[in-house]
Amino acid sequence: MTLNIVDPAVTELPIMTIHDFPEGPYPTRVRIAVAEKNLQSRVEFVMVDLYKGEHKRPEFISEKNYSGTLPVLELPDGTCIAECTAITEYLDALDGEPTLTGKAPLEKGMIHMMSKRAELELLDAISVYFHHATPGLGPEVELYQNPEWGFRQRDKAVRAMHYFNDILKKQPFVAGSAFSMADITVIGGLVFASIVKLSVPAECEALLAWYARMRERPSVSSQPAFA
Ligand code: GTS
Repeated sequence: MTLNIVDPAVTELPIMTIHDFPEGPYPTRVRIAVAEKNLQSRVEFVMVDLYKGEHKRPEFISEKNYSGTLPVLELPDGTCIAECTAITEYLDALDGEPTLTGKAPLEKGMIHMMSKRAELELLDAISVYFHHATPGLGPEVELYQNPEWGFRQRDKAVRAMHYFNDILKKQPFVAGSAFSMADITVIGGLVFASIVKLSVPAECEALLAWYARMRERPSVSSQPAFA
């Protein structure tokens, strides 16, 4: 089946599948994007149990996502899109009215840069800390751990909290004047921070105030990660 990517009639979209771990920080990013785009009725979520290592099974790696991570968006023809950024860009483009990834060249560039920065410096850093310096997903799944690397990444994430705090002192949203994918990525980072009990420093007042505002958005507050 071919998707008409500029079809604004959401109800005409075929049902897509998202391979999901509902409370996970990365899947939460895509869940927020789905809710922001009002696509809940077009998506079926299928749970993949990370703690059982279902995402590392050969059939998942070969058929869904070579990288062995969640989430994965599967289209009705079997095409799989992995990576939160790629999935968000796809979902945002479906109605021809992008609201999360930008329209104008500068806006698109800034959103992509800030979202990537939030991944590199915050979310992925906390993920490395989780997998390397804590029990992570357990011994069956965590086959190699390097605690020193994990602790370095934890410290990097705390530095990033200060960086985003400075950004949010100057502007209401991570990439500028409007909510975007970059905000969603920082939200994912703070969800992961909470899971690993890494507190946002109290002096990061702008970041904390922004996070309180983000949690008032229905697309965010409705997620299992905030239950
Ligand atoms: N770069 C990927 C993306 O943006 O989608 C990272 C995805 C990722 O790390 N997902 C986590 C995962 O699969 C899911 S969760 O931890 O947020 O629930 N982790 C399992 C693993 O073994 O790395």
